[in-house]
Amino acid sequence: MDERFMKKAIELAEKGGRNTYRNPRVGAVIVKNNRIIATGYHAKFGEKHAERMAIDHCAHPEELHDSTLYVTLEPCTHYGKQPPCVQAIIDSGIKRVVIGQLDPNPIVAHKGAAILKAHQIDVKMNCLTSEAESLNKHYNYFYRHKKPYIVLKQALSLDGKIAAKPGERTAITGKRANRFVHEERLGYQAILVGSGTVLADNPILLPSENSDYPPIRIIVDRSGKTLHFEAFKLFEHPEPIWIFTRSALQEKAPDHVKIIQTDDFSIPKIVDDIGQQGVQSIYVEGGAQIHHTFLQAHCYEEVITYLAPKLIGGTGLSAFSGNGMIDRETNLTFKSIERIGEDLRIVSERVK
Ligand code: AOF
Ligand code: ZN
Repeated sequence: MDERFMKKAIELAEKGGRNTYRNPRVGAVIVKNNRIIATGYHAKFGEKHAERMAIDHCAHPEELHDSTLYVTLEPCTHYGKQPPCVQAIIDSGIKRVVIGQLDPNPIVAHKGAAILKAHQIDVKMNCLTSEAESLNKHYNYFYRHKKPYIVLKQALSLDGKIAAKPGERTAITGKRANRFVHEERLGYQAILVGSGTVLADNPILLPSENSDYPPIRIIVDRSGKTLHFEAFKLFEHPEPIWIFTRSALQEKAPDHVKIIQTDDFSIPKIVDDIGQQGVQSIYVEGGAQIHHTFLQAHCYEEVITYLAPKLIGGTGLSAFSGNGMIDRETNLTFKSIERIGEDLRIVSERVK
């Protein structure tokens, strides 16, 4: 019975879609005598939490007394953009709380459940945990590992090339796959490329759809080759851009461009700096050298490969090209494969 109501809470949480941004998707269902008396979900970043929405939506608040709350994430205990949900639960008279997963966010972790118990509320933990966790894959990873979830995305010819030669823009995948990638970008908080990709492809690096929370476009550019703000299309769009560079600025950067001056270009350090800004996920779009250095540094969880039925041969640039070897112990396992238009989309995960 608990699982049935938790499933409903998970379905509600999904309605949050991408609008919860860096906050979790959360759903809540309140049940009295086996009947759902109220529901709620987190609909938008900064707005009411799921539990409070359900409590406030209850048509007959007196029914809350002695009811059971099913919530996909441990209720919060802090004053953030919203007041603490545990207080609303205690005040409402709810007597039992069933939780999908504990909150990995250290400001809440374990405290929510403990406070409820201290108020004589019966707490049941870990109901449909893996389903509840899959609502918030990047959020959970970010707080558990204290670093962003990283995906390396590449578009390859059948012989593993990303361009006809280094520095040359080459169309690899078809229209459908290109559209799919644009949409996929919306699922990440940052899109990262090396300066070579900006110079060769002059990309915009935005999702096709407008979003209240567009991914931050990040360029890793040691020598400052991209610091010509009239020259590249991505600067024409007002969504935020960060550039990690050693170079002193030659031109004044537009307001939406943040220059992060550094002498340390080790990938773990850059990833750490990005994570410190609260970015939970990064979609790394290449090119070959950046991907190679991320692989070498073991800074990735997934590789998403778009494979086109094209052959480039001879002078073609290989997908991972750089100095030094990639650790041979690094193994991937295929997670999924699907056809998108003329191309294949293959998701591989790192074997831990
Ligand atoms: C949500 N929605 O339904 C629940 C959350 O800044 P605040 O006040 O919105 O707090 C965000 C934190 O609250 C979030 O990281 C998580 O720990 C907790 N629970 N957050 O956005 C919800 N239940
Ligand atoms: Zn809350």
